[in-house]
Amino acid sequence: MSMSMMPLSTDACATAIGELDITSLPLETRFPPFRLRQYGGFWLLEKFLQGVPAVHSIFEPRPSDVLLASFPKCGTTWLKALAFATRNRAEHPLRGLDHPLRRRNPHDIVQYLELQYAQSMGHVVAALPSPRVLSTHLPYSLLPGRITAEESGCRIVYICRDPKDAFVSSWFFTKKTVAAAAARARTGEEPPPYTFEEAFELFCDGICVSGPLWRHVLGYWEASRRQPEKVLFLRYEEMLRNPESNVKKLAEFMGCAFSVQEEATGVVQDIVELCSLESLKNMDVNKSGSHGPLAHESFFRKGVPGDWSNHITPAMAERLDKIVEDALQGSGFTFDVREASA
Ligand code: PAP
Repeated sequence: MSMSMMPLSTDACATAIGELDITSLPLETRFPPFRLRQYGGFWLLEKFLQGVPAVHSIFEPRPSDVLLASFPKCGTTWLKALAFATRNRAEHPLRGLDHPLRRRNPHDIVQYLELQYAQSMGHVVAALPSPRVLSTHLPYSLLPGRITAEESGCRIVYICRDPKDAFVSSWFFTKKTVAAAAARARTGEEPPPYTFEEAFELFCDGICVSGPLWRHVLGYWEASRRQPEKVLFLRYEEMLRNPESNVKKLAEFMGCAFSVQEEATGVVQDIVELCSLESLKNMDVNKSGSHGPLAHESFFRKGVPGDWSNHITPAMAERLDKIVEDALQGSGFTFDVREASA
C-alpha cells in the first residue's frame, strides 16, 4: 500500500498526542535544512511538531478566530496578508503609511500556531485581541477537536495549489534557505545537498514538509464539503485569476463582508493592491530581515501559475499528475480547475 493510500485514524492521533514522544517517531533527514518526523500519516517539521501537544492541550480557540491553513508554498504568505488586511481594515486603513503590512512581514503578523507553542509563546497567542487571525501548516486530521468542532465557532480558510508549482516553489525556497544558512555560517553559497531530481523523488513519495501534499489537501477539502460554513477552500490559481471576488468571498466568510460604500470607494481593490506580490516584494521590510532562519525575501518569487513547466520535464509532470490522480481517485476532488467545482 502506498503511503498516500494509508488509512488515517484521527482519533488514534488525537489520543496519542498527549503522550507524544517526538524522538521515537520516524525521522527523515534527507531534506536539509529541515528535519521531518512522520506522524499521523504526514511528514511534519520536527520544530513545528514540538508545539502540537500544547496546541491540543492548552490552546483555547475563540468563536471569532480565523485559522489560515495551507500546505507550504501554496499561497500562505499572500493569504496571511489578505486575511489580516481584510479583517483589520477598520483599525488599519489600507492606504495608511504605517499599515502593519508596510512594516512587518506577513509571517510576523500572522504566526503559526504550532510554532508559537513550540517556542513557548502560547501566552502571546492567548493575549492577542479578538478577532485573531492565526495560521497552521498542520493537516486537518491533526487539528484539535476544539478547533474543528462545529460548536467552536472558529473558522478555517484553506488554500491549495497545483502540486507541481508547489514543488518548484519549495525547491527554490529551500535552495535560498540553504544558501542563506551557509552564508551565515560563512561557508559560502552552498547548494542543497540533493539535486532537483532527488527532491522531486522525495516529493512524489510524500516526503516533504507536511507531505504528502494530496493527503493534506484532501483532508481540508473533505472538511469544507462537510462544513462549508466552517471551512473555506480556496485555490491559488483561482485567486490569481480573480483576486477581488476571492477577497470578497474571504471577507464574507470571516464575517466582515464589505459594505456597498466600501465596495464603491475601492476598498477591495486597495486590499488586493496592498497585498499583491509586487507590492509586498518591494517593501523594505520584505527585502531584508528574516523570520527565524528564513529570509523575508525568500517568500516572494514569481507568483504565477504553471511555472513548473520551466523546470519539470513533461515525463516528470506526467508521473506526479498520475500519483496525485491515483491518490485522489474517488474523492471527487481534482486539481484541474477546469473540472473542479470548489
Ligand atoms: P510558505 O508556505 O513558506 O509561507 P507560501 O507563501 O505558501 O510559502 O508560498 C510562496 C509562493 O507564494 C511563492 O510562489 P513561487 O515560488 O511560485 O513564486 C511566492 O512567489 C508566492 N507569493 C508570495 N506572496 C504572494 C502574493 N502576495 N501574491 C501572489 N503570490 C505570492
